[in-house]
Amino acid sequence: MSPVDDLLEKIKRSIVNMEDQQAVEFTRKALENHPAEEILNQALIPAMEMVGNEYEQGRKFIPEMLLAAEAMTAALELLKPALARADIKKAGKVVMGTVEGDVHDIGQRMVCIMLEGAGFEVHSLGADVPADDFIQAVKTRNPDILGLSALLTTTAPRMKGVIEGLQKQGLRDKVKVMVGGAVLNQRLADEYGADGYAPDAAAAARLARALMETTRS
Ligand code: B1M
Repeated sequence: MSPVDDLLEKIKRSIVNMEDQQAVEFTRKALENHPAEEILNQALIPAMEMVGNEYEQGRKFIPEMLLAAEAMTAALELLKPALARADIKKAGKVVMGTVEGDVHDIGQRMVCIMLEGAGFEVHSLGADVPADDFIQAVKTRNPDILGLSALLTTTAPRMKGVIEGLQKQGLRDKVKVMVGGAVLNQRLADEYGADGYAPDAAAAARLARALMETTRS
């Protein structure tokens, strides 16, 4: 293995092993000789995919996934200035938020991190976001994808309100809507009129990529 591959491998391993200081140290070393885009695509993104797979297979649990996500975010922070300078073509733009009345934002933050890791430009509106704020953000930020999260049985139906609001404003064809959160499922996503549903953060990144393909085709 070349010294470069070795460094990328070490970054991957530190993220999967939730070692944020090591992830940062190896990323800083890698940046001395490597483009940020290569580090992102060959270390950070594969690492979070591995973490997502381990979570889906029951080999990692939520606290571990959060710690791994923190390690990945710490490494990503180092890459951000170089990525911005390199003017890398983004995978797409996403506006994300948890619907009104719902303060749960941990899962949504993880989804944002996975999307950033997958190369998306992500704007999070936070939690407890009124439908009008989502609609306003679609108007002003012009995202490719609007992501809606909900954790409560009582708040999930608000997603339908957001989607209807987009329709009323003539914006529905301009943006793909993806939904998720512990109380969601494909049946509810269809009922609310969403374009896609993802059960977890890793699946959300895959879904966002797939939605971008349908946008382009
Ligand atoms: Co609340 N809470 N909570 N809570 N809370 C749940 C959700 C609950 C299941 C607990 C329970 O009763 N067993 C229950 C909901 C029941 C229901 O409606 N079916 C519940 C309740 C009832 C409440 C309150 C009403 C309690 C009360 O006050 N009586 C209250 C509501 C407040 C409000 O929102 N108005 C409340 C409050 C809170 C806290 C503030 C204390 C805290 C939230 C802190 C925060 O988020 N900043 C909290 C927490 C932490 C939980 C639990 C314990 C954990 C949620 C979490 O963060 N999970 C939760 C019980 C549980 O899930 N075991 C519970 C970890 C996170 C990584 O998973 O969010 O599912 P999750 O995200 C996943 C996927 O769902 C998916 O990807 C993520 C990562 O893989 N995903 C998406 C999420 N969003 C996505 C979007 C996508 C795609 C995928 O595309 C856009």
